[in-house]
Amino acid sequence: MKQIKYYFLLSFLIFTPLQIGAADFDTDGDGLSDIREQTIYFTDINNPDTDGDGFSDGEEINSHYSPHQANKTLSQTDLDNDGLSDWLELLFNTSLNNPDSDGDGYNDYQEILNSYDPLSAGENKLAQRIVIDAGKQSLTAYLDNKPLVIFPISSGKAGYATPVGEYQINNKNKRAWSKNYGLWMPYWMSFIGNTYGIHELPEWPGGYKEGQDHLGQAVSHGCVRLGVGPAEWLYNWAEVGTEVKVME
Ligand SMILES: [Ca+2]
Ligand SMILES: [Ca+2]
Ligand SMILES: [Ca+2]
Ligand SMILES: [Ca+2]
Repeated sequence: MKQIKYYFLLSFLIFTPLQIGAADFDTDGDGLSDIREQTIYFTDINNPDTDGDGFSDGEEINSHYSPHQANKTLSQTDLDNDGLSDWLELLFNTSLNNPDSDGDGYNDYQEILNSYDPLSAGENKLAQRIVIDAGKQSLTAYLDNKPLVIFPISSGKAGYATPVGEYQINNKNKRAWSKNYGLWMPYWMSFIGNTYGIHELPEWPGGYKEGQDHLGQAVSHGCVRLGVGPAEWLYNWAEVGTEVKVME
């Protein structure tokens, strides 16, 4: 019995240093170890420039470009065609070339879009958070503290600044009517009582809709306006209770 234990201890001591050595080895000298090329990036361990565009795989990864397609950023490529960009796959540690990283029948894109953990089968949900940056006039939706999307906004103008603080979405209404201003606010999500909310560019009863050119400028009366498309996306994504942080 003692001999068997000794044998296992010995094999542990022998194999562990070997595995560490292999992990550090970079056969083609492109700055990415063989292990990382094989298990994370799915690039050629014997060719420093997998897509032949003149930039090495290591350079491309470090500058957020795809090592698989010339002139495309990681946000513009989707190696496994699951709908989730290579950039988001790397951010969420899902597989670049397996559409269903945890093998639960739902692909990585569906899981991320619906805030499920793409790395564990089951109903495990990841935390959603919305950060509104009045200085940058932007709204970022975070999942598991990772920036998923960023949209231009129009928040409160001088004298009507959207109050800085930490709130949460407390109510959703697909098409809310503002009595105070006599206009429709599509995809309304309130985060301070029912007074301040996030919504699509407003529409007047006559059919006039505020122009997209107001996005990026603080011109609202305190609400946070989003463009056509992003407002509907955020409305469908965020659940009541989602944290909302407003920064100056
Ligand atoms: Ca390499
Ligand atoms: Ca390349
Ligand atoms: Ca993908
Ligand atoms: Ca899955």
